[in-house]
Amino acid sequence: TGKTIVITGASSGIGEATAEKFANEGANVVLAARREERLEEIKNKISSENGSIAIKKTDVTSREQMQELADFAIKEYGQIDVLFNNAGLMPLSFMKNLKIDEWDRMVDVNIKGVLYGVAAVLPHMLEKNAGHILTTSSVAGHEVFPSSAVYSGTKFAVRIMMEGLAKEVAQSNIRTTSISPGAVQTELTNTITDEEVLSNFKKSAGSMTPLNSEDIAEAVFYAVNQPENVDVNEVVVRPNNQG
Ligand code: NJP
Repeated sequence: TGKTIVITGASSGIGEATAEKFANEGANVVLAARREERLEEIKNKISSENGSIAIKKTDVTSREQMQELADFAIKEYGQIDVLFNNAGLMPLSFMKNLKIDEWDRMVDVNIKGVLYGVAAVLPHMLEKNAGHILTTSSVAGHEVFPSSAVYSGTKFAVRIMMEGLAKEVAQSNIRTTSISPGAVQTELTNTITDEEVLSNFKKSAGSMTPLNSEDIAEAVFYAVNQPENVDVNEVVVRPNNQG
């Protein structure tokens, strides 16, 4: 692809793997996250024989920084074909433990970060009547379990917002996709501070083999590389032994 893709949460996990996949396929890739030194390392690591990689330090909870990210990508490559709103965090906790700061963070990053991404690219995509916005939801955006109330709430929210957007832009050539991964081996669980959740995790360790980030990158690539008239609105990818 000669497409230009902007990826948030590109400093690790799913975002990093997706950046690598698209760069290897010849896309122009803009990597965004807060940890600039990691973005630098990833840029140096990825071989980009056909494509080109740029990095932009971005906090998705800042409207201004998200707009600057979009402006930077357009200046660098002339246009944005794909935005992958992928940054997110998952500090699972039981509601009774009142981890209110963590609730705030999840709302800010997982919901508002996605909305700021949409706001930053939608006028550009409407103007050229083309483009694709993808967002990482979750299987937790389809079901809720004890300790995932707030996380699931954020992932349900973005999935429904993407569906609403899909309906609003149905008459245009803009496409939207929610990617809903099951368990993927990444740094995501590092954000969990609730001791009860952590000890439950330890007890259930080994009952399931998580996916690799590359498995999700393949799903993103599949959705993006359909013919223009095909809009893959939702992809759910679980490890086959996840209940
Ligand atoms: O996790 P991780 P994943 N501004 O921790 C970035 C969803 N998901 O790849 O800013 C900008 O390796 C952070 O960058 P940095 C999940 O909910 C996962 O698994 O440098 N970026 C890093 O690059 C999330 O939406 C699983 O710290 C911010 C990235 O986010 C997406 O997959 C299952 C940021 C997180 O990378 C990627 O997560 C599922 C901010 N304010 C859904 N805050 C799974 N792994 O099992 C964080 O269903 N980031």
